[in-house]
Amino acid sequence: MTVRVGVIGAGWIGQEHVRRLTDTVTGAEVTAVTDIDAARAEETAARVGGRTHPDGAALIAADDVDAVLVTSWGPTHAEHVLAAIAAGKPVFCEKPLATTAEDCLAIVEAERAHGRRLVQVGFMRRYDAGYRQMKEIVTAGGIGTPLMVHCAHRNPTVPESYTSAMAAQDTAVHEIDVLRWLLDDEIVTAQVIKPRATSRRFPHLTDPQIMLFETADGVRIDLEVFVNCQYGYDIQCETVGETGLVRLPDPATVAVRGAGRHGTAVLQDWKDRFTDAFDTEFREWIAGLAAGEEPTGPSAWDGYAATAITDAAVRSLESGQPENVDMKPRPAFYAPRSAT
Ligand code: NAD
Ligand code: ISE
Repeated sequence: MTVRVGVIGAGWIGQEHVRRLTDTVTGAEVTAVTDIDAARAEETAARVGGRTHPDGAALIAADDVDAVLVTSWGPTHAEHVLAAIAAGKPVFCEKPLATTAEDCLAIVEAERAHGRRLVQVGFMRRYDAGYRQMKEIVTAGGIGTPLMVHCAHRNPTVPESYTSAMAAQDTAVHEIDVLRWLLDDEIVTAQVIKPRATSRRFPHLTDPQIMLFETADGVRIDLEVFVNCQYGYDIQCETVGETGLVRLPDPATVAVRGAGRHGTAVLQDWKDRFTDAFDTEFREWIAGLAAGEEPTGPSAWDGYAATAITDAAVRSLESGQPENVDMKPRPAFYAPRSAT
């Protein structure tokens, strides 16, 4: 069976995923596209032989749309995801699930009322081979009980529209999700510390930031978020346990020796760093839908949890103090935690 996907939002990542669903993933076809920029929607739909729709509601209602992909701006996500649930159609939503914890909870409640999982959130790091190997080792007891995780999330630059709060909401949110999943543990406090600011970017931006998280089991996580580091896109993660540690590998690339140096290139953007993870994420999503299964990837609950945790980090950006995460108890509907 071919899964016919309708895409809401044909911007940067929307175009990437349309290409992925068309050229890389088998068993999927993009049949519908909408964007508030009508020309962009037309151009994207024409490239894959799909139709355009005036808005998300019309696209979700279309008979030739089996599943919905939401890649529009974050504040519009909740509206589209709720409409897809109301129509009983599976929906893959790029992060964030919604920009407020309240809207995330509305989605959780709508999905529970529907009685079957329909929502998957685009936290692609769970599909990265390095993080998957790390989870296997941690789960098998290969480093003993985990005690600490040291991470860095560096982007070369960000646009002027990027705000200090986005360091948590847009950037650290990836570590927040992947570490909840890796440790099978919940984050209960968040604190943001402000080192000396880089002079290489906008005065309005607090960059870098050091984020400290604590889990319910007492694991301490430190995360450097530095979104104007200049030199490249660099993701680091090292989990330390009672008997050893496991570290994320650098992306595979050839090493060059010459001119008195030995070295490898540093990737420049997230798209290249996580290409394989995005491909796997969509392969597994489409294969599950084609088999008539509920999605097993990051759930609406995971989307809510991530937003509740980033809210605490944003509060700490103001207060400088550790802030408790204000999270409701997880409903049985979302337990045990998703397999992927
Ligand atoms: P973008 O601005 O390039 O694209 C967004 C598109 O959505 C635009 O074309 C815009 O016109 C369209 N749009 C906005 N509101 C709409 C609506 N109501 N209906 C239809 N179209 C609408 O942004 P982007 O960089 O592609 O990011 C999109 C989403 O993907 C964001 O939520 C972002 O956080 C997420 N994202 C995820 C990753 C990741 O690593 N997983 C990376 C980048 C972006
Ligand atoms: C962007 O939206 C992403 O999701 C990238 O993965 C992240 O590295 C970047 O900081 C965000 O702005």
